[in-house]
Amino acid sequence: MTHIADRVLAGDTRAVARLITDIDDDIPGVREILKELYPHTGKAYIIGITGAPGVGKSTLVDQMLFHLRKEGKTVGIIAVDPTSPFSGGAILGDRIRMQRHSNDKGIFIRSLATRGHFGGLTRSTRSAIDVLDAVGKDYIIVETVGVGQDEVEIVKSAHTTVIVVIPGMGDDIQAIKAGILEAGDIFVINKSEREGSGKTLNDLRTMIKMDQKKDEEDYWLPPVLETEAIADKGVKELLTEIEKHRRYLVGSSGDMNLKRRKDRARVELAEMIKGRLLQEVFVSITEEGEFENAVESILQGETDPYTASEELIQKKLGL
Ligand SMILES: Nc1nc2c(ncn2[C@@H]2O[C@H](COP(=O)(O)OP(=O)(O)OP(=O)(O)O)[C@@H](O)[C@H]2O)c(=O)[nH]1
Ligand SMILES: [Mg+2]
Repeated sequence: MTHIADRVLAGDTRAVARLITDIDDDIPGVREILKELYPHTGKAYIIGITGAPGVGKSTLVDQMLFHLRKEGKTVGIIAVDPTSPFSGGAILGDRIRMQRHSNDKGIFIRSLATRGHFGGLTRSTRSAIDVLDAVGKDYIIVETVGVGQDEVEIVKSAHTTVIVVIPGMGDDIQAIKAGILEAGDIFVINKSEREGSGKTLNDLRTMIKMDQKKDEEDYWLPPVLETEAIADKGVKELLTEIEKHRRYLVGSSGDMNLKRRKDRARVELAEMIKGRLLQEVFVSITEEGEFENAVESILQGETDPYTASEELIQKKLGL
């Protein structure tokens, strides 16, 4: 076992922080450490919190953290920000807000930004989850900004996915309709003290009911809750619903649990293959001189992109 893996497993916070930075930077050698950590994963409960910018995700997470710590649970938090390539203002804001927990050894908080290439963020988030899981955190909360397809990919790593909206967010509701409805296990209307919360609640409930696959014998009807995170209202109820969802996943027939684990393993493996193919095949082809030569040849009318792409791929993969 490498020295770094040892230190991480011993709960050395600095080693953990360093490793996650290396994951984010895609440092060679990280994969070897992750291989060593993987057998120690699978114990943490992973919660995904996603929603448009500013809906109050971090405030909600901060309150959840407070309640979970009161129960003696250890928590890892990963704040994923696909919009900023560098550690920007939003992340700094999160840090400041989370400061009340900063001396607490039972908590580990890290931000991840997009530094890598295609799919890099999904992959680095998944690896960071594995690290915190191996360290032994009881809960891992992943906060992602947005309600698009990227976030859906990221939340696939979670056991329970919470989608946060605010009253009257027509566009968000449209986005949810457009494809992420099935990704949500629990829906939260935060800033519920605002006007229109009740209507948003009804709209969401109606949408969820229409989407429900009731033919499945043992189905989960995603609850819709109202919260006011800044006033710590509804947060305990949210944790209760998360716990119910957890029991639903674990407590239903053993098969269901196995199916879920199998689904996750399948997605994880497919993602990893996709990531490595993109990184090692696509990036290396496009960085090679032959790629530019092919571009020239297309311009000169000597070849076409269909033939050229075929040739480059075949050559790269030795087909
Ligand atoms: N009125 C009201 N404001 C809230 C509530 N919850 C959070 N806020 C405020 O909303 C603003 C944004 O909150 P954040 O927790 O940073 O939201 P976020 O979703 O994490 O934002 P990003 O990470 O930038 O996407 C802050 O000023 C919070 O104080 C709430 O329940 N009611
Ligand atoms: Mg935030």
